[in-house]
Amino acid sequence: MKTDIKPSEIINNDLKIITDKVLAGERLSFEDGVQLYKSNNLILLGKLASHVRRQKAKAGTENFVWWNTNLHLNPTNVCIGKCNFCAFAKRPNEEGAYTMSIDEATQKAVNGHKLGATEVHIVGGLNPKAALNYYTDLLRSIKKEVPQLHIKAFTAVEIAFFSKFAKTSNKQTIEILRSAGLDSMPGGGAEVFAKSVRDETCPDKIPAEEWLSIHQAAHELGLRSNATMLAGIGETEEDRLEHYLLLRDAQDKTNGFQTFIPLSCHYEDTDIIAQVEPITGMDQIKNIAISRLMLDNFDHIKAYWIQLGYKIAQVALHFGADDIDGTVVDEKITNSAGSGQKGTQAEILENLIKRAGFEPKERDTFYNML
Ligand code: V47
Repeated sequence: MKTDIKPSEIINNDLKIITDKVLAGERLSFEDGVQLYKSNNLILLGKLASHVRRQKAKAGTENFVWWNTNLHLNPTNVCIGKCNFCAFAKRPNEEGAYTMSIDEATQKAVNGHKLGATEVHIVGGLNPKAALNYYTDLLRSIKKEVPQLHIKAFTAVEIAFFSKFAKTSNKQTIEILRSAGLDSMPGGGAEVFAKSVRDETCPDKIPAEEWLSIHQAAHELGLRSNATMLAGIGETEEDRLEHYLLLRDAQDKTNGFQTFIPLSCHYEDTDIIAQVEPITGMDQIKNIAISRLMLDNFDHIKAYWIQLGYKIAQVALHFGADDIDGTVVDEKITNSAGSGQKGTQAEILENLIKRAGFEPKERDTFYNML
């Protein structure tokens, strides 16, 4: 049969070299990443990323997709930082500003646990009235009521903020929080590491070096953490690659990161809405696949369905993601920016994973099967 498909169009020489490297288990370079972003060959990207995902899985778990039963808890939305992509933060006296009492926040965690949550993900605004002591009280209070609930809490940005007020080093702050009940740290606040993007979008946030050094300190203290990148805030593909390489170098040093989560900006009620080209489905799928390929020392890539929506999250499982996050009860940050994805139920996640051709497996925070 006659065909117009030419092999050289399916896989040009650059992609052939990258394919050989991936199949040989060799580390990809920044330049390789540039070629991968330039290419629209999603079929090849999916095959390469899926290959790496299978290689990374423990024997017998290659077809697993992980999910967990979790809730989000945002004890305060008061924030003195100004990030132009954020629709969650409020000024102290602004309408809608809130700070929960310790009892109120504890009760939310307890209720989540009653509904089956094994993990609570706690992050909040930079609120001078809810700094280190507030959070040590909260951690102790939650641990007293539900000792078995895993507390994954505080972005590196919050850690730096608490340290400034308590006049402690970042490492001391993490130690204090750990003694009060902190079990691991989430990956938020990384945004895009490039200084030009940070200056434009989140000038008050700590620079990349400090974000990385805080995670390094946490790893040295024996805590595991995650890492994120928030795409769709005016960054270039080169900025995304620089971000991956900084994380890859950091992971070479400590091996304390568990999961990378490529986040996607939502724009409703944000100041960034008129300033950038919104993120596309192509960007989302490429970020999943290319991060899987570049971050060769991360065990897991998460397709965060709250931001991707069910449909793209499901497709992302064929592009290197092996985790879909969890039931995510009470998510507020992305919902404030119009994601419209409220928490979900186990059956819905399991069905979504099954219908993508994978085996759903409930996990705890450390990827032990439940
Ligand atoms: O740090 C802020 C981002 C992050 C918007 O570690 C926005 O397992 C989209 O870090 N549109 C918080 N994103 C979420 C986060 C996270 C989520 C799920 C799992 C884990 C994990 C971490 O959300 C913030 C910021 O990067 N964000 N505003 C917005 N308008």
